[in-house]
Amino acid sequence: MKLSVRAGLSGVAAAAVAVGAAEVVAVLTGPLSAPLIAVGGVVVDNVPAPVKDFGVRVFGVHDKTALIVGTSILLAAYAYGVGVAALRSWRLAVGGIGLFALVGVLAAMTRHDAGVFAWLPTVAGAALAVWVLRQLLEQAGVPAAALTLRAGHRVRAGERTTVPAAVRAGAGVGPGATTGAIPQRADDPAREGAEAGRDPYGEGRRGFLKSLGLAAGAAAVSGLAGRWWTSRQAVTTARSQVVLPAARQNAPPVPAGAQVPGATPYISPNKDFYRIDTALIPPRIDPANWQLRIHGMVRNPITITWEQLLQRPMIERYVTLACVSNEVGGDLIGNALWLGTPIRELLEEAGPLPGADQVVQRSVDGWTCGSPTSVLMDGRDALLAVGMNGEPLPVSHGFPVRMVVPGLYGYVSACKWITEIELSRFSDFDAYWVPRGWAAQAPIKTAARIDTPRDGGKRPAGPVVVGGVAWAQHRGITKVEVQVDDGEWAEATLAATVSSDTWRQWSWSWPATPGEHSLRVRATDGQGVTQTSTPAPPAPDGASGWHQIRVGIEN
Ligand SMILES: Nc1nc2c(c(=O)[nH]1)N[C@H]1C(S)=C(S)[C@@H](COP(=O)(O)O)O[C@H]1N2
Ligand SMILES: [Mo]
Repeated sequence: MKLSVRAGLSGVAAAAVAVGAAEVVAVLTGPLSAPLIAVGGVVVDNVPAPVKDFGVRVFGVHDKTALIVGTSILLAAYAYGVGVAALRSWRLAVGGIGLFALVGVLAAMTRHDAGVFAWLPTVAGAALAVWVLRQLLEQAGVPAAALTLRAGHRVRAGERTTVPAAVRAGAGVGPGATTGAIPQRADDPAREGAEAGRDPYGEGRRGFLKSLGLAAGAAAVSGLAGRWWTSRQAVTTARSQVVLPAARQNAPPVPAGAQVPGATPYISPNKDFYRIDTALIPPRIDPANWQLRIHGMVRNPITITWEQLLQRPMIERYVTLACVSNEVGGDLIGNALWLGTPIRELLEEAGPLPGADQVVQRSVDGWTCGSPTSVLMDGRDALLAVGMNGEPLPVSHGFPVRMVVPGLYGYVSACKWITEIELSRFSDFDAYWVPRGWAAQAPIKTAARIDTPRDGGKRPAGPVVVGGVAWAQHRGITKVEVQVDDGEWAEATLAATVSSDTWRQWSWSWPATPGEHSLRVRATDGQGVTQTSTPAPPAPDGASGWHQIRVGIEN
């Protein structure tokens, strides 16, 4: 292994140890203070909208994992460079680590709600990285004399003269012999090995690889342990102790015929429910510390605690949430049973002032969204929700409290980890996604999706059940039609549904003939408006166009 490669790998290992150690320190200073997460968070909040859209399109709900992996790869490449740079100048390497630390500290300190010690994980990690890099480089065969902050000391050809004659004579045996680049310390184990007639670099290499492995192992163990520990601190326990109040009004039962065989489940289980948010790590809030402040353009500002919220009248409702980033035919949509208190009653107590046309909702992590005041007060079941499918909200879906508004896309209504409601004007305040190119107001567009048969699938000839879901939350679905190739539109059978606030399943028996076919679907809402055929991308206010699939029918 060439010296430069050893040095590069040392750099990567040192960075890994730094990140791992930072995770452990972040157990004390908060998960968002870990440098990888902090830097990733800054990226999320600052990438141009098209890049973000690309991320969601390509990685879907895995966009966060992709971001963390991407950030890690960049860091590894940088650290490799720092390791190699150490061969030229130790100062340069330490400076490189310092620069990394600076970026991490700035990111951590500027995150919303950053604690006074948010800088600590990065600084501790960086200090450790300097030490680890030094140890590894010495193991790799760099003379200790080269690893000082004295200016201008680099590993020069002259230092190679310390390589014993026996080693030089054994050219072709070890990696150093072919490159002629491995500087030797007087006490290098390779020297004794060489003198004993063994592979002169064998032990040095084994020692180095061992240290490298040790560093990588330590990094992985500390990183995973730190992450594991932070993720199960207090809140998990607090969540498991929550006893949800009984609903004053239960949701109407799901009618027997709501589910079409082969279609998506009518109720999306919590573990499968799509998740979209800007939080790299979901905020963890102890309900005991939670409170909601309703203020701004109101006659009577209110603050309520978790206890007070649970005392309020609760209702249970099925509502289908949808993400504006959902492509035609996409799956960023889910239906759940929500337990919560009507937000309208709270808003009425606060008393919005005339002109306050926007209800700005703010999450503990600083994310904001804004819904029209008129929509939240028009009598629909807009909820300040605490329960999802019979459980307290899962942490990633907003525990302890979130908003759920039938008929509005999530990014303009469904604030998770909510802690503040501010009555304002659309002309006075732009919520998180608005300056990033998304519409300030976005009712959900009528849409239909074919779930069975699968796109690109093959079927034997004969009747094929075509089925799927259609939605136009709060307006309801009154008709779904299917078209084969360019034939006549056929009316599908609508399944039963709980209310106009959820999606509705449909099915149609297709007398399929052999050959390649395309199937198209379109829905009509409760106001008699059929969804437009004109395709539109998700930005700025939701995708449109008819979902189409291809199916091969065999002879
Ligand atoms: N705090 C917070 N709430 C948020 C978001 C967010 O990024 N942060 N994203 C919104 C978006 S874009 C959607 S589509 C819904 C998704 O809710 P879910 O993850 O529970 O499905 O949450 C909304 N609430
Ligand atoms: Mo969304």
